[in-house]
Amino acid sequence: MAKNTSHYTGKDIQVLEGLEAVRKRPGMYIGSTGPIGLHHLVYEVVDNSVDEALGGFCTAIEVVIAPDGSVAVTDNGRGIPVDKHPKMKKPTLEVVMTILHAGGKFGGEGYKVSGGLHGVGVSVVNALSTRVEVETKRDGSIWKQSYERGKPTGPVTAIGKSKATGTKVTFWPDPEIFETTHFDYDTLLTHLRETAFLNKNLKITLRDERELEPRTAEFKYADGIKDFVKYLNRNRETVNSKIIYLNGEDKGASVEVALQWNQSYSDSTLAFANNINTTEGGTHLEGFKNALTRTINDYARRQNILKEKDENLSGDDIREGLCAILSVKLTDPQFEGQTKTKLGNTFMRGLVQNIITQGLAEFLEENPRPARAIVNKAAQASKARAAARKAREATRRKGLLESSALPGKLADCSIADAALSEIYLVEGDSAGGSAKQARDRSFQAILPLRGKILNVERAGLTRALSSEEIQAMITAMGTGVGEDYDITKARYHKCIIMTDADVDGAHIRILILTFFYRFMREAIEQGYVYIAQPPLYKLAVGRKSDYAYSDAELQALMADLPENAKYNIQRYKGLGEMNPEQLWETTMDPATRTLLQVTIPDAMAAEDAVSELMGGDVEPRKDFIQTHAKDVRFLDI
Ligand code: 28F
Repeated sequence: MAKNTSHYTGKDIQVLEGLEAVRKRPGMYIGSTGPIGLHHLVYEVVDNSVDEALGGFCTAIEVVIAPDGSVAVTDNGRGIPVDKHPKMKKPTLEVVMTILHAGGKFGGEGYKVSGGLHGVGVSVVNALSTRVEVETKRDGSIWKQSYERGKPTGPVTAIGKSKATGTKVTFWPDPEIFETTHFDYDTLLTHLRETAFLNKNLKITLRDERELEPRTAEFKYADGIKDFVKYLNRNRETVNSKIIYLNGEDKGASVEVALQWNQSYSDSTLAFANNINTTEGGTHLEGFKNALTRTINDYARRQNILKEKDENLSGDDIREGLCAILSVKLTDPQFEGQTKTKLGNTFMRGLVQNIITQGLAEFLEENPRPARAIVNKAAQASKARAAARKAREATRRKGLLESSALPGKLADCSIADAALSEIYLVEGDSAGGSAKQARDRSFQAILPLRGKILNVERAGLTRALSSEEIQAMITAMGTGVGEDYDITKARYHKCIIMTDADVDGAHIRILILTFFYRFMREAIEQGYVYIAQPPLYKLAVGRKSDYAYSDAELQALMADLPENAKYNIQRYKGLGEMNPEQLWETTMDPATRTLLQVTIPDAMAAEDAVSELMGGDVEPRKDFIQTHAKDVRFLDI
């Protein structure tokens, strides 16, 4: 990537809209006012620092969550200029903080390659915070300005001297705007780790000072995306022990990719454009896939591993077990798609394809051993896929996966409108029994699942299809599976996973999620998959009882009790301990229940947890789930 040596001046800034618009329609600028939008505030500020790092001016970023609910981000970049902006007649610092789209990202000339998901700039964070304080060290002084709901409370003032340079932004998210203002340490941790992987040698630290015992983490990766792949494959058996790294640049854009195959059946390719996770893919990913498929087929033929009569290996065969990070950087990224995470710039397709084709062909020629292992793995996948197709056709002929032959264990609902129908996937026959009694049979169906469902991450489709539990799920859902998946045939628009609040329940939950992620991904993408939230405790006072869904909630309920009150606490170990009325009221009644909607990152985390679980020793398994069940985070709705 060419270094950006041009100097910004205040006149580069374009005034587009006032911050009032941001407060009126926050969703337009940060996507949502739920927990995801809240965390975007942090990413937006951090991205400013990352831009400084991309320009070569900043080497360290620190993020601190304070007990008062604020987040402070500090970098050691050049500091934001405080000179008077010629057009705005105000200090540049104030312009950057208070005027929408002031940052050069939309200005054309002064380019920035990074930018948060919505690339909206720090003024949006300012508009959506009750208070912001900025300190910038520059030209020998420390300058400061504060704001309330986007408006300066005073001028930019020198508050001291310093030879250092850098920027610190502290903000307090506005509870009038956000549904929750609680920052989740693990969410920030995961994002910042990813940011560090994508920005080689950039040191990022996170500190949570809200607890007596502060939590801290520090990331700095000398090998960037190669370290990312190493991390993702840490619990997997690999096919090529050395990670393949390819890169190149052209037309002011850069491309880099790191690749390593593992013995699983899944494709874990992540594609980034300007550090943004392009989950909807786009031209860069298409170019990568084309190059991979062609180059590996060419090599397989040249080496006579594929014979003349053989069909080409398919892209899916080649990507089975692949863990890859593709990261491109370009000056004027076009983001398209529903969630604006699909790269649209057409020139990227050819650019990525050329760079990867060249680099990969060379690698394969020079490294015959890993090259053969990779091609053999794809050839195996191809055979397995053909066998799976046959098995599927056979099951289909037998009618096993057709909705006409619903599983015997399914207690279906009576209405036919899929949009209003729900299916509960319930752990165990006894809980299934309670759920059947508790449900509203008009729109709620119950499918009890016995024991641990097969680990599909390991098993692949053929074996998965031979599992009775999995067949029952597929048939009940009505959509088919894998390549045959057809969401328009869904018999329910809510698939609700309901498991016990214990270790086994957590295990079953991540296995079911992995199943959805592998074979019915669109169901997750369309928001059809949910997790039920049964209560952990019942607090009974006299005839009245309250339910608590977390330890914190129980504490809160107890704190509200009158002095000397006689009470009884029941801890629910399983769904079976609740009677049907309680189960309905706490977990199944749409009027009172809480459902957590599953997102793709949740499902990815679940799959990751499964592989860690299965890859590691058997002994620490139970410990593992206890600590990691929480890591499978879900978005509150
Ligand atoms: C904690 C968040 O926001 N860091 C930043 C800089 C550095 C420059 C800058 C920022 C001027 C005209 C906008 C310095 N020297 N961390 C941050 N570090 N903004 S934000 O310039 C702002 C531009 O348009 C900077 C020379 N050029 C730029």
